[in-house]
Amino acid sequence: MEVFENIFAINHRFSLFFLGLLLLLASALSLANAKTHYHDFVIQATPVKRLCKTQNSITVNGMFPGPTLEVNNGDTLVVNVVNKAQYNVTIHWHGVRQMRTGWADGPEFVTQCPVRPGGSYTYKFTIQGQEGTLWWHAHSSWLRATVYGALIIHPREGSSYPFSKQPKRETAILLGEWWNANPIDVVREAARTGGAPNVSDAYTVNGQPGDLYSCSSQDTVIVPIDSGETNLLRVVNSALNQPLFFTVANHKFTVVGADASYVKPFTTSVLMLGPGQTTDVLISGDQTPSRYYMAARAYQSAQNAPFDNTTTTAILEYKSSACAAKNCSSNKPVMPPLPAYNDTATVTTFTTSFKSADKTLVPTDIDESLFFTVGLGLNPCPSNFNKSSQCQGPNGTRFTASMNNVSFVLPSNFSLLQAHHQRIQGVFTTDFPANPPRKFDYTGKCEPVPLPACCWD
Ligand SMILES: [Cu+2]
Repeated sequence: MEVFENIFAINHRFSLFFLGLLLLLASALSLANAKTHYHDFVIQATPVKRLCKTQNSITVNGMFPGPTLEVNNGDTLVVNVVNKAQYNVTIHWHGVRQMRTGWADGPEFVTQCPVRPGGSYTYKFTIQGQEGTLWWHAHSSWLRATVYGALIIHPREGSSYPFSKQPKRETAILLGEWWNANPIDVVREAARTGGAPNVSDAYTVNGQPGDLYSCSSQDTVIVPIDSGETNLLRVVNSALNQPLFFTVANHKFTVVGADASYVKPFTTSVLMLGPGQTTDVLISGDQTPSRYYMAARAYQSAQNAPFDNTTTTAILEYKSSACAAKNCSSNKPVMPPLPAYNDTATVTTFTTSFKSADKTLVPTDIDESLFFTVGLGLNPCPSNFNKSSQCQGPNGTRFTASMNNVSFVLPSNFSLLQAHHQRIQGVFTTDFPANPPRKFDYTGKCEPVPLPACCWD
């Protein structure tokens, strides 16, 4: 009996020792696999011709859209931003969980002061536990209209996608918004007049408006597919303000991820993405080899609010020999139907289809309860303002965004993070309300009421 016990004790100690050694080895291996990627982003004015006109657009490295960054989960990014433009700039890594690297997050005057013209700043952060598609964009004024690009996070080295079909090709689809103007002027004008900013003149796919706009069809984006292939489309809504529908003629999508998280797969023929959101979908080359339009246009449920009602397109083109023999490229692509602009039923069906890929534990003990309402309201015109030029919102008001009825004003000397860290007084207050001052119908069912009486007074 005693002999047995001793053997067991020795085994137990040994197995613990080996387990420890194994864990140490595993973590050392994963660290050894993790890479550091170095990039230079030169912010500069570049002539970009769209819709028959050339704009002197702010770009990264002269590219529009900007460079695609590709990493594996666990890798570190080091991006040196050099500002050769005439505007302040910062870069935000949209959706990246900045674990203990808050100063690399990007929003100007929130986590850092902006990079002044002629200055530079190096962002360094590690991507941990996120896989799929994210993107990066400027976070100063409206520079993000042209300063943006994809950030693709592949599985850890040696791992594959958790889908039954591994994709043959991958294509990033960046949906954007284009103005026949300097976007900085558009937002400055809105801030000056108190009215709504001018709506965009086009939506774009990977920077190109597509066949339905003037002077654009020669540069329409072609997305290749082969018969029998399964391809991964990484769709990003990089528009500034507009939720967008996205669909492809005659094809269905299998949604497999969103915002760099895997989801429980489901099929749909139309996606809706809010600005900033990403959706990863599988698409199969299971239709007659030909050319099919991919199209995006606005989802807009607010009544009497102006919006850009144009449609951007790219072409899904079969590369198979059957297509080449039939000379597909001279065929007019098939155009898909798109949901009505205000088709909230389709949006609800889509958004309620999202389920977690795995069982996820969330904290259930609540220490503090906060209730935030976010809104765009109307302020009365201040008495020292010029009524005709500075109060061009509805009925002589000014459009004003707020949370719990409090508007945010950017600091100008320190970032909020620096003020917090160095305990600098007077940059922010700590009295932000944990609840809205007044209860109202939070579901947005207030459209029939005339605007000034709606929701807030
Ligand atoms: Cu963003």
